[in-house]
Amino acid sequence: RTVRIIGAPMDYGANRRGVDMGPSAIRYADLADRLAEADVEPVDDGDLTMPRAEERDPDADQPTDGNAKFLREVEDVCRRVSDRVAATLADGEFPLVLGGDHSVAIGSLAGSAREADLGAIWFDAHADINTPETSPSGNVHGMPLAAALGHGSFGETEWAPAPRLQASSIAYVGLRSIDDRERELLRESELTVFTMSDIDQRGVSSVVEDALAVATDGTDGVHVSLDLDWLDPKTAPGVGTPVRGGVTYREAHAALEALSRRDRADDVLRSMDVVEVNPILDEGNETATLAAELTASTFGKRIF
Ligand code: DIR
Ligand code: MN
Ligand code: MN
Ligand code: MN
Repeated sequence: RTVRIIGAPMDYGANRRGVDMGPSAIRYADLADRLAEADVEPVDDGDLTMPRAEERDPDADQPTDGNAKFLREVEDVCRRVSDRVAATLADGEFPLVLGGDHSVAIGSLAGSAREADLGAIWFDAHADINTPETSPSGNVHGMPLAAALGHGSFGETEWAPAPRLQASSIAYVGLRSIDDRERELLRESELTVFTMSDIDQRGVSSVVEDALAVATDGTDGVHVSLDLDWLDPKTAPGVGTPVRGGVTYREAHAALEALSRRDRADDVLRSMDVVEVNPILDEGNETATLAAELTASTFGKRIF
């Protein structure tokens, strides 16, 4: 299986600079060699080009599009990510998008759901389902699922909604920070929420099996979105919005190995993004190293 690495060094969606260096840091952590050890063939597309935030807007902290900062820049990048992902799938290859902040997932979901009914598993501390109307921060990295589902003013755009993705095919794993408006919306919605508390009570492998059941039911394939702030900040310090109480190193590997086991049996995985690694905030590239290791686990790297 060929895995095509698509670098998306985007930091328009988060308010801590530095996440644009994520793709370099993950490559530097030997992503390609680790993938080769997982028995896939990595092909690196390099990075999409994008202007740095300072060049676009000298007042980078100020909202530029109502309450969604840099939304036009995010749109420009996500259209290109979406096209790359769709083209990669059309070539029979597996698209692996390296962020960048989590707003790149708007592009990967749209591209992956172009020609297939898509399910998604969202490994994150956060629910990422704010709209420009509900967001307390204005940061688009807190909005990718709302965008993909066409919630709020995203529904008036044609670039943001993922064409063949239903809320009922999306499962979160490991949530522990949900904004009040997100909580209301999630209670009424058909998304499946597994919090850290579910992991505490049932163990991560069993939770991931349930998430897989949700994401594979009636779909053609599963998108895996891995936000490194899903892990505990002691294990993954290099992220812009750490929340304590996340999964451990072992739990994280066990979760992604559970995906790989299922994929080996049923070929369910379709696309993936690995996001929010911020080398400026990291300690000795350990979060990027973890990102590379966890990606290799997803593609079936085993100890024995
Ligand atoms: C918060 C934080 N819910 C927001 N979201 C983050 O700004 O919308 N997502 N950090 O990764
Ligand atoms: Mn997060
Ligand atoms: Mn179908
Ligand atoms: Mn996220």
